[in-house]
Amino acid sequence: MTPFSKVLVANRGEIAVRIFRTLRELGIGTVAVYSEVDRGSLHVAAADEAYLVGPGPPAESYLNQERVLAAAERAGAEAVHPGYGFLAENASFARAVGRAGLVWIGPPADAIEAMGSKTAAREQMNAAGVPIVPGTTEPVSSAMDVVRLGDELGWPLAIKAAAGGGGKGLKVVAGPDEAERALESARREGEAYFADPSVYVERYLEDPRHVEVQVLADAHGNVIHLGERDCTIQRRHQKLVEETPSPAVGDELRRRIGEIAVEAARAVRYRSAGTIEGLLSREGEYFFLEMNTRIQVEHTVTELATGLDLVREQVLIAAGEPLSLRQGDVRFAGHAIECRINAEDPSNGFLPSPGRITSYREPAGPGVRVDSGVAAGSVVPELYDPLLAKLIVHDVDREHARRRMLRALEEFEIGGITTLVGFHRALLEHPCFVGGTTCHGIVESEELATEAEQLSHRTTTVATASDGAVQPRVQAVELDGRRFEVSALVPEPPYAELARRRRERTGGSAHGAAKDAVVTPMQGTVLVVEVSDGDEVHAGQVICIVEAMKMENEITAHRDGVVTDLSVEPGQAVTTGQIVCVVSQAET
Ligand code: MV4
Repeated sequence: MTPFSKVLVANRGEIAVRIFRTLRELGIGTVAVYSEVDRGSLHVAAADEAYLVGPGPPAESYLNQERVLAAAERAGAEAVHPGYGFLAENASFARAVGRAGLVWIGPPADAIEAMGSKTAAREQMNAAGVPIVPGTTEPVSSAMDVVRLGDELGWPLAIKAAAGGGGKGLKVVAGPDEAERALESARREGEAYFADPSVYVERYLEDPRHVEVQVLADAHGNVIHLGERDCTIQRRHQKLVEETPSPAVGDELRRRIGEIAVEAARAVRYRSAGTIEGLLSREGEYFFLEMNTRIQVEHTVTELATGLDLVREQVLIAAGEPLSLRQGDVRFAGHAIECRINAEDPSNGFLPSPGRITSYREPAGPGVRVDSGVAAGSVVPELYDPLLAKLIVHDVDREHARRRMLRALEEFEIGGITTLVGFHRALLEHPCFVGGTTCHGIVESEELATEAEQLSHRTTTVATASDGAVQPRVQAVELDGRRFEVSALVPEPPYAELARRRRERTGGSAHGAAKDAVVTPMQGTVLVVEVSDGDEVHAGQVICIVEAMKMENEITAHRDGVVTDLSVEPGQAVTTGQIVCVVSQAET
């Protein structure tokens, strides 16, 4: 007896493929949606049926509610799973799914809404007795209020976007004289990113760990927790490595934060899989940050440590079934680590590295799991999340898991584009990770980037050389917006190998000349320029602020020196890699 005959997954990439796997095990038919740039993507091939929902940009495809719902109707799907991102935490879409007579495989729209406003969430959690980071539960709008709060709570402070989440809009305020600037910047970012300039204030915790608790709640009032995940290793609020158990959490603390998480879920009448995100201070205090009302990227480490399938639980909960286990039945075994394999270049400010994957081989063997959205020949488009695949390992304890991860990373071969494989190899060898510390600052360091580059060069060379003379090619025909496919083995054209070698030669040699140049790491618009020609600057000093994808990015000097050739001004559009100015060695 299957809970649904067919489920549409309103997502792409690795998470769509991941969800299809569980659906297949449950005997449920799988329906994909895809954009024009995703015609050849793995998630499309992995589903029983696939429907075109528009051109490339997310707003015109995966975020287009009407088209996604039309595809569900056309396919005769009974339920919709949103994955993460896109429409996953969109309460109005969750309601629209219900109105269309479909089952939403996710939390109630009211719970999504309640957790969407970070100030409202803090208010609710506080009322439910869940500890929150000391600060306001109301928006703050004047610099004077910020100064008063700093004097009351102690400096430094954190200013955060009320409509935000995941650290977007987070500004650290060291003291009263920075209040005005930080407040304005946080408000601008909130407005740009969430169309809401409201911000609130928290005490800033130094060197905290990001520790989150997985919960499951069914429609019968059962709520359990599945332990914590430690996601402290992040860059610009993007998680890079996650693990369970946390190196900083023992049995007693686990029980306590587990209870906090269950309380929090009950307080919003939660249902489905959800995550209570929190900060663990150096002193061992735990504070609620926010609740993520979706399946998360890093759910996999919890799956390996508990032996559960969280997507299966989500599907069964949505079908009205009770949880498959009680709190007392949850068993944690060993240690699991996940590395996010992004198409990004760590030696170039984690610049996206889209393009064609020319060769691809996944690691395997004991305790290794790969959740991937790509294969050899895949084109990684620029428009979406850079996450290609997740490499997850499990072993008896942290040190064994770490070594297993290093072994698996060595086996992972991804040719044609730059990925974080080399970065993770360098990071997992670093004493900061070996010692289970927060690694704050190390992730961004030059040292790690350099090592990562060396390690990844070794693998790409091998990868390119082993590329075969035959390419598997999925040839798709689209009839009235529905996809049918034939697959064929197509011989590589005779010039392909030459073209590849030329690309390698020219791609690798463009450095050197621009050593002193400060370049924009992304396409965007210059908001503020903080220096003038002739200024002496120190390494790390802000040169200008570039708004990209509605986030403000500080472009900083990479060295001490003197600014020359300043070539940007406020309001100017800049492209990726455009020279902002030159910082050359000061004359002594
Ligand atoms: C904080 C903080 C310090 N104090 N809030 C929020 C979302 C997450 N992505 C980062 N966030 C932080 N919120 C207060 N009141 C520091 C961070 C933070 C962080 C926390 C844990 C692990 C890594 C981090 C990296 C940057 C910022």
